Amino acid sequence: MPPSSLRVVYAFAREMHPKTTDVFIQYGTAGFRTKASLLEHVVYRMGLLAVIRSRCKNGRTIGMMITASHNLEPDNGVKLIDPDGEMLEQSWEAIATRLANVSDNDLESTTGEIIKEVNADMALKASVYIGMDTRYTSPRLAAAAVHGVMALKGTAKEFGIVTTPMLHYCVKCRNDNTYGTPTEEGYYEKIVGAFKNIRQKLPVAGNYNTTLYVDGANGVGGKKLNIIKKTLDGELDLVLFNLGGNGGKLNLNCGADFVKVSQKQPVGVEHVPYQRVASLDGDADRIVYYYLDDESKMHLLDGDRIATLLASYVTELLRASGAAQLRLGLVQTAYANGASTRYITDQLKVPVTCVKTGVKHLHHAALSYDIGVYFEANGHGTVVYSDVTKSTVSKIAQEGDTEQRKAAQLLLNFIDATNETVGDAISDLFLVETVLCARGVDVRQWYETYADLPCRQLKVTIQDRNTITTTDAERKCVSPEGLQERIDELCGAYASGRSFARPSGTEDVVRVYAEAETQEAADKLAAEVAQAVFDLAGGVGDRPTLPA
Ligand code: NG1
Ligand code: ZN
Repeated sequence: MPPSSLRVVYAFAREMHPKTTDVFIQYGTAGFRTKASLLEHVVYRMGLLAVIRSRCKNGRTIGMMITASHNLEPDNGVKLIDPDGEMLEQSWEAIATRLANVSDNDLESTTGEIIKEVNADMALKASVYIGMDTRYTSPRLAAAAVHGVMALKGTAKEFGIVTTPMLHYCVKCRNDNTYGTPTEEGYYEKIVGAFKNIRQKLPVAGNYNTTLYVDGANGVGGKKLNIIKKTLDGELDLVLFNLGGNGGKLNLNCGADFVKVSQKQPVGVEHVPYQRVASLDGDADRIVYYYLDDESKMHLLDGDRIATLLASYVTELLRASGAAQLRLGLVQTAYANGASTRYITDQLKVPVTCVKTGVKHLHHAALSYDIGVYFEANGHGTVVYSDVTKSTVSKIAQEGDTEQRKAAQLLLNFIDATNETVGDAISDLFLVETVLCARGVDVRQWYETYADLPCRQLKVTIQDRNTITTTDAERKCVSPEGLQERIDELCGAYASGRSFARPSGTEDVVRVYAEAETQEAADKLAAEVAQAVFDLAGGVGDRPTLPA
C-alpha cells in the first residue's frame, strides 16, 4: 500500500471518530477498558492495528472483542485476539498504547511508523473478526472498529453479539480448520455436541441432580445458554435468570465477580437451600458456582475449586486409559486459596505453578505441561492439551483394551468440550457438570472435598500505584522500602496468615489479599496490610479502618 493511501486513516479519524479527550489510556491485562464515552477513537485505531497485525501474521485472522467484561454498564473496552485465539502478544501492548494516545494530526504518520517498525507487508490481505457484548454502547464501537479495518483495506467480518470466548474460538478455527468451524453454530456443535456425547456414555447417577440454576449477569452468556438450553434433551435442566430485560442491569448485584468478591447471592433468584447455582460474568469468560445452606450461608465454589475438580477427573481418565505418563499440571495465581494449593500438592499430587495475575501468564505457563489446567480464583480458566496428548489419547481410543478405550474416548469428548483458546464460562460449565455427573455427587459433596481458608480482598487508593513493585509472582513487595517486612510481621501474628499487595492492572488501586484460619483473622489481617500500604506507599483519601 503506497504511503499516500494512509490519508484515509486521518480522514476517518477526523470525520467520524475524532479523539476528543487527552486522558492517557493504556492497553492493560484486559485490553483498553474505561468509560464507553472515551473509547470511540481508541476502538477505531485498534481496527487499524488489527489490520497491521494480521499482515504481520501473513494475513491470518485477528480478533477484536468489544467488551468490559464484569464492569458495570457505563464502561466498555476493546481487546485484540491473536491468530491462535490467544491474547495479543505482550510486546504489541506498548504499540497499541502508543497508537491509542497520539493526536488525530499525528495519527497518519504514527500509523506509517508502526507499519515500518513491525515490518508489515501492506500488500497482503488482512482479515479481522469483530464481536461485541450486550452493552448499548457496543454497536457504535463495533462500527468504529469496522472503519479502522476499512481504512487500511482489510476485510472485517462482524459476529454481532457473542461471548468473548466464542470470538476467540472462531478466530482460532478460521486460522486452523482442524479445530472446528468458525461460526457460533460451529461452536455449539463442537462444545455442546461433545457434552451430549459424554452424557450418552455416562448416565446420570448417584446424588447428581440435572437441575442447574444459572445467573447470566444480564449479559451475553445467559442469552447464549438460552439458545443451547433448547437443544439439551434432559441432559441438563438449565434454569436461567438475570438474562437482561425486566430492568436488570449488566453485572449489577449479579454475575461471577459480584458473587466472588461480595460472597453474596445475586439478585433475581429465589433461595433454594443446597441448589447448585452457576454465576457467569458479563461476557461469559468467567464462572463460579455457589449454594446456600439451610441457614442461608453462602458456600462459594470458585476458580480454584473448578480447577481441582477438572484436574482430578482428567488425572483419573489418564490413569484409566493407561496414559499416566502424560504430565498434568495446574497453574494458579497468588489469589488461589492456600487450602486449594495444599490439596493439589498433598492429595492430588499434581505439580502447581504460580504466576502473575492475568490470563496470558496462566495460559503461557499451562502450555508447558502435556495437559495444563489453569484458573484464576475469580473463575477465569480452562484446560489446554498438547498435540502429543491428543495423538496419544486418540491412539488409545482406537487400539487400547476395552477399559482403556472407554476412558480414552471419554477423554477425547472432554477435550472437545473444552474451549482451549481462553477461559470460557459456557465450556467450563459443561466440563464441571460432566465431572459432577460422572462422580454422582451433589454440590455439597463437591464443596466438602477440602475446606477453603477464609479470605478477604480490599482496595487501597494511593497517589501512584506503580510505587508498589512486586516479585515472586506478585507474592512479595520489592518497593516501597519496609512494606514487605511489615507484611511479614503482620502475617506472622496469625495462624496460616498469608497476605500480599499488588497494583491492579485494570483499576487505579492497590489490591490487598489476606487469608487466615478464621474470617475475623482474615478481615483483620487484610485491614492491617491495607493500612501499611496506605502509610508506606502514599495513601490518599480516608485511611483504611480495621473491622469493628
Ligand atoms: P487486576 O485489576 O490486575 O487485579 C483483574 C483480575 C484478574 C484478571 C483481570 C482482567 C482479580 C484479583 N484480578 O485484574 O484476575 O481477570 O482483572 O479481567 O480478580
Ligand atoms: Zn469477562
